[in-house]
Amino acid sequence: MSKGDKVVILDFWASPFCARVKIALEEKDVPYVSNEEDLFGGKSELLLKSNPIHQKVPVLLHNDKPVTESAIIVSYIDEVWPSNSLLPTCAYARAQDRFWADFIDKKVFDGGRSIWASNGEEREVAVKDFLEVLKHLEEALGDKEYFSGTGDDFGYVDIIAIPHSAWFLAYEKLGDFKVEDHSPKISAWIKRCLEKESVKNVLPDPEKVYQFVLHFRKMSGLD
Ligand code: GS8
Repeated sequence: MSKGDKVVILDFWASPFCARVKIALEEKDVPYVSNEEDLFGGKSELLLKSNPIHQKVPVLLHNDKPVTESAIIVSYIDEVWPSNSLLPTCAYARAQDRFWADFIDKKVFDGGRSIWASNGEEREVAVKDFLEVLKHLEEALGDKEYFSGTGDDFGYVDIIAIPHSAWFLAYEKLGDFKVEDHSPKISAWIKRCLEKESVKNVLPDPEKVYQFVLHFRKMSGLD
């Protein structure tokens, strides 16, 4: 890829899906411009044109060509800028990484939403389900440092998973539990990832995310 590559992200500060893309680009030392979208006031024409089916962020515009869906974008980044590989070279290990990325995609954000967008008994059930998801992840991590590949290096699955941790404070406060009490290995992995420049530079402040969630609950008539 030439030095003159133009890389733009249609972005939203609190989105864990957008954070994946930014962390991947930071890991590859690829400079990018972030175009913050107003998801609630009115999406840009560029977003509607670039992602007409889902109309969601993130969109990666690589030399003006759109790529959508964060897990697909992270794979794309790994292929276009191959140094410092994020996915393992062994086909079997890649399939394992993709399994966990898919599991995280299907379970974590929506599981978290079930906690913060509910009340009472419904919320209690949501917390139980969420802890079950974390238990699976805790087992998958085992004694490895990281999720991806052999577990020695921060990679694809870590990039897919870590942005969700910025929302954990909101889940903990509203669900009245502590991730650390149930999943100490996940908790240690979050701290390990947060020591990385790429993650530190990108993840939003969990307190700010919590305030955003509270605001959203109010607007939705939940409080
Ligand atoms: C999810 C993107 C998404 O939910 C991905 O890229 O991985 N599967 C997609 N984006 C949200 C912001 S974060 O919750 C979004 O753009 N929402 C706007 C809308 O739904 O109108």
